[in-house]
Amino acid sequence: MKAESLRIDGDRLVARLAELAAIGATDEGGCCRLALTDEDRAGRDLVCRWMRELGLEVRVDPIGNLFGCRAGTEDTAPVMTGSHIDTVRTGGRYDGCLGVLAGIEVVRTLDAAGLRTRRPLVVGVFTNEEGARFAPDMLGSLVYVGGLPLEEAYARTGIDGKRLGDELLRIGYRGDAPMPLYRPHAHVELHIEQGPVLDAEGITIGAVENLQGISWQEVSIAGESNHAGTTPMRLRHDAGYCAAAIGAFLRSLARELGGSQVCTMGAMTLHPNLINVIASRANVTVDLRNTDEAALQEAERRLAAFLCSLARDEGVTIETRRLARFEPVSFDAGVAALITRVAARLGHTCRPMTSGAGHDAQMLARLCPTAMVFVPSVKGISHNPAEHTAPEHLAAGADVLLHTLVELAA
Ligand code: HGY
Ligand code: MN
Ligand code: MN
Repeated sequence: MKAESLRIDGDRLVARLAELAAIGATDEGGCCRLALTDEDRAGRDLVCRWMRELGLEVRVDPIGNLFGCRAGTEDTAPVMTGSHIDTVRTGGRYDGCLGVLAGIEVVRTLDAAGLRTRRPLVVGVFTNEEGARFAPDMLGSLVYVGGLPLEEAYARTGIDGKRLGDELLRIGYRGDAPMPLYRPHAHVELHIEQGPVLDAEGITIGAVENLQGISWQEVSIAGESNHAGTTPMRLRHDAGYCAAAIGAFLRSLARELGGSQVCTMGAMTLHPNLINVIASRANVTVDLRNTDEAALQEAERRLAAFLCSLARDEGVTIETRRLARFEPVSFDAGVAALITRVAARLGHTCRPMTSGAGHDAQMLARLCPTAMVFVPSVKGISHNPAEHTAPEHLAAGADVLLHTLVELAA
């Protein structure tokens, strides 16, 4: 069979996504497979089984990244694809999983056609992409490319107080493969857009050319608990008020900076968190992103200045802890152009895209020519059980991935 006519089996891809989504399924119809939990282990076990059933050589590295390798006719630098299968606590079934299962589907389609690419093909599953339990996000791929020492990664403590290295050992995925196991010739990740652009414009494929910078911090506020009824407002050192003020400041900061600036206070805890007690302590997280590095630094500067004045005015102490900081990334123009050509050849509408979300591909871009394929997210919803991508778009993305990988591996 000629490679040109190859198409993946969309029904099987949808069925596999459903099977994986059943692991960590939530009552709201979403997925909760936080990194290195029992659910993550079960998901990894299932994906490894699917890889072994296809005769892929499965290897696991010391940070738990796992790889399925399909030999090429030559033993040379492989073409890599893949993504992650860990989710946020209120995740959907496509974020990350589509990239992994489409990679497996590409292998199965080539096997069925009896086609062997010159370069080996590798499907990667990277540890802790979400960063929702252990910061930073994209941790496994960051370690893979040498951006974070292994021992430092092992020492990271999760939001539940568990140590990353212990959890990796506990689930049995602390492997011994050398790192980086592969220095790919090229890397392409298929992912849902997780934003509103493709869906709103009725376009099927996004050829992702760049990805915005990310700044994560935890802000700890220490004030003084006191009686909610007897304490005059002028005598308060209210950590709860400060947490709320930070949230409001972030909204005005995004508005003032404009452009692609986004600011999010995603997590907030108060202590003692009681109706009639002025909060003595508060912890909030801050997620700042911008496609422009200078603007992102300006956002960080303005937040730091605001926190100083807030501490002074409210008589509290405020400490910050950096959780993640990645500069904007430009992907490989040649690979992005190939994705655009393949989409056109397959008859799909396509447009260049910037990624608002972080992805493992941004780390692989430090190692080899890398780009991404996006498919639409209905109403741009993601990190939400309502996350949805139409089956025909899932298949279109996987077909574009298939032909892009085949061309890169020729
Ligand atoms: O935070 C992100 O952008 C990704 O989902 N880890
Ligand atoms: Mn993702
Ligand atoms: Mn995500």
